[in-house]
Amino acid sequence: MIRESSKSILVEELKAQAKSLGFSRVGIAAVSPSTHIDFYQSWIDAGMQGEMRYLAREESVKRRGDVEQTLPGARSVIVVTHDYLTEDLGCSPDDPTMAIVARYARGDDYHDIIKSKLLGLLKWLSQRVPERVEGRAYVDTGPILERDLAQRAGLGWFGKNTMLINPTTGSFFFLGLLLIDLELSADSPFLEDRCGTCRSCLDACPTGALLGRDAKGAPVMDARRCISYLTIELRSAIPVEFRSAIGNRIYGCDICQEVCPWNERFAEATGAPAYRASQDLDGPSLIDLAEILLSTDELGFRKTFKKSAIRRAKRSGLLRNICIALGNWGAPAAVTTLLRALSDMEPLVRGHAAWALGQIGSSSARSALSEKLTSEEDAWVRTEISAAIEAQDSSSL
Ligand code: B12
Ligand code: SF4
Ligand code: SF4
Repeated sequence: MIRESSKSILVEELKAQAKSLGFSRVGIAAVSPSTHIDFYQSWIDAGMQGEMRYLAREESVKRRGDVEQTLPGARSVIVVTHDYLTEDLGCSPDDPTMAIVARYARGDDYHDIIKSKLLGLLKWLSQRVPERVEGRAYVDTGPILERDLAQRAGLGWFGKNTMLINPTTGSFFFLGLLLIDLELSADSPFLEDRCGTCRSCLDACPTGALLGRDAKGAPVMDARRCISYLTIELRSAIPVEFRSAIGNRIYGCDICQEVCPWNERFAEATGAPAYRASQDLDGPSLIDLAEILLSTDELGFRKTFKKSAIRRAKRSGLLRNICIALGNWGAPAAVTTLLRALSDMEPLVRGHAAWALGQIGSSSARSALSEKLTSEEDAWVRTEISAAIEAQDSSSL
């Protein structure tokens, strides 16, 4: 049993240790069932998680509601933030020839970086106190309501963009959690809503994914409409209604964070050097990136991006997204690459290449589509080719 005064000294030392490991902020939440699990369940019941089935499994919802289901005997949750904003790249969303990768995914994979730091913190704690400390580290990897616990640990509020926002630094940070069976003095929850009357994120979201706050004040997102979901989590075809709105965002989306006044005012490039953009993701041209991916298979893709979170989209998903961006660029200079994509081994890539060629509307694109229609065996790809030809015919009327 640790006395109150020794407990607060321990917490101070723990926070200093976490900061020396590179975490920008640290908070402690007491263990108790979440008061937001009913909202979570209704969000699932409305189907807003789309194809992210892992969010809906009954057992995992139960675990989300109460961290003791994950670590029996858990007494505290140490919540840390790790900033990821680094110097901006030369590429811009206004240059349609360039690929935009969400800021969080330009450097090394955050899961590995944060998890090993959290385990370092657990080791430090185990050596610091006489009793044996049982702990589990999570970074976006388990059935835990991470933002819920971060808000309870006093680290920020839920913005209308659904992000956890800190009043001194904004929202460009990851969350990491350490569940432990040691009772520490908890921080006070962050109870204010500092969004006020602002609605910049709601107005800026290109796909209408942000639905505002519900009657109880919970921010609601229909993830099925979010570009981050469409370009990363969705494994199948991207619904036609969202393709133009994706623009040149080939992996994830930062728009609702970039327009947030709390980021405009406070966000600084303080991210760890490991989060700096890797060579391949440093403002890549759409054509260059497409050619790299078209020349390799899934195994080669995994090797090329072995240190990057971008692996999650898989080769076919990333190429699907690049085809959409090339179609949105709409220039004849993209035709040669798209013709290669039209013969790719993956139907998902061929179908989106067809859509993109339909957006370009040059005579070479038109004849390649007609020719491909006679040999394509996949029924869905044939539908995409026919729709692309139709789109070209109606735009040339
Ligand atoms: C699934 C998921 C997604 C999905 C769905 C996102 C969403 N908004 O739900 C998709 C793929 C779209 C996504 C996108 C992104 N994600 Co994500 N994602 C997750 C994940 C794995 C689960 C989130 C979840 O459970 N969503 C379901 C909703 C219902 O839960 P919630 O967001 O926690 O909502 C809570 C509030 O509504 C609250 N609530 C309920 N009632 C009430 C009432 C009141 C009054 C209030 C105030 C609140 C409240 O309770 C809910 C449950 O906790 C978490 C990691 C984790 N395990 O938590 C990362 C996480 C949320 N993602 C993260 C990041 C970085 C991103 C992106 C920025 C990546 C990118 N650039 O593309 C985008 C941001 C998009 C956005 N605006 O949210 C970070 C966010 C860090 C932060 N500062 O908030 C997390 C925490 C991962 C991490 N460990 O760092 N993500
Ligand atoms: S990440 Fe992009 S698409 Fe998703 S809610 Fe934010 S602005 Fe909308
Ligand atoms: S843009 Fe405005 S409404 Fe949206 S999260 Fe930021 S402060 Fe809140």
